[in-house]
Amino acid sequence: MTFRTPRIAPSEITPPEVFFNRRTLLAGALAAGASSLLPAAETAPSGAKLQYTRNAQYSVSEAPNKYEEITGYNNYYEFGTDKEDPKANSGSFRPTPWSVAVGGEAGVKGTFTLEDILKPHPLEERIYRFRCVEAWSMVIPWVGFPLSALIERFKPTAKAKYVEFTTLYDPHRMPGQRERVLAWPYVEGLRMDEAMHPLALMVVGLYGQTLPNQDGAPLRLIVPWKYGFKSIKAIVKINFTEKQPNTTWNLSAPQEYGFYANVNPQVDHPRWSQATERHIGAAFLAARRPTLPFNGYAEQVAGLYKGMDLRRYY
Ligand SMILES: Nc1nc2c(c(=O)[nH]1)N[C@H]1C(S)=C(S)[C@@H](COP(=O)(O)O)O[C@H]1N2
Ligand SMILES: [Mo]
Repeated sequence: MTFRTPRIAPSEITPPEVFFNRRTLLAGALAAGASSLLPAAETAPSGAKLQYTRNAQYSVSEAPNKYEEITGYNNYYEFGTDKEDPKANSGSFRPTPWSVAVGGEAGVKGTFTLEDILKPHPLEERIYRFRCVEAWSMVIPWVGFPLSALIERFKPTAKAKYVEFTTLYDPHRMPGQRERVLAWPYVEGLRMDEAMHPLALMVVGLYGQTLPNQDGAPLRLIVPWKYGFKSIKAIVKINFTEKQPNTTWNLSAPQEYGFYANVNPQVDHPRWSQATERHIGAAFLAARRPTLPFNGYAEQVAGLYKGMDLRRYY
């Protein structure tokens, strides 16, 4: 895969306004009044317009999925296990106020408001390929900032070899957590060099607006060369560790989901092939496409795994 300017003009992308009515008007008013004062991210109501620049270098040239596809076909077990559940069940979730606790092997620790977390970081739009472990894929125009820039602010110590992320645990607000389908709260992790890779993105929006609840508002991770389950939503905790942290899907079914979870068409899931994927929204014949090593990002990330047996470290 090559990284270059998207071949579709921004004007060809379905405008998200089509899918927002009253909220868009409010958000539009907010953006018109305040956007010049907001050089970087600020918290804003769900669906509020964000200020960002396009990052062509880190964007693929494929056409993004439609807004309804990205926000209507989700995995987010905190709001139910069916693909339609997160949209149906997350409407009343309020991702404000929000704070993130930072701890472990770091020089700067504490609890930070979302505003504190976001303030220094200019936002970028990046169009990334997205590949779920269940062998479906999309292309998504995320808005966020490099995870590396956030991590640097916390000054990880020499002992910090991994970074662990935790999702909110609040069964009152997240009805799926009343069922014991997973060991709550959802946890994920990256090796420090993976976390510092420029493609790893802290995401606050998509299609130019703050994240809808079902996509992980107000703050989620995107690691485009890994299966989707690594991209943890609604993050409330960041912890630097010396040892490899537990991860939810690895705890749930260790033979099926590893810590690394790099997209790899040569290593099948025990219950299905990973050689191809179904592209959501594509016409029937075009929907099946080959899965690419590291989801198409091999040129950028393969070096992180030099000398590792990727069948063993799946
Ligand atoms: N907290 C949390 N994060 C999560 C999940 C989840 O169930 N809970 N599902 C993961 C999986 S399996 C996928 S494929 C992606 C889906 O992200 P999307 O709904 O924005 O496409 O979120 C990931 N992050
Ligand atoms: Mo997934």
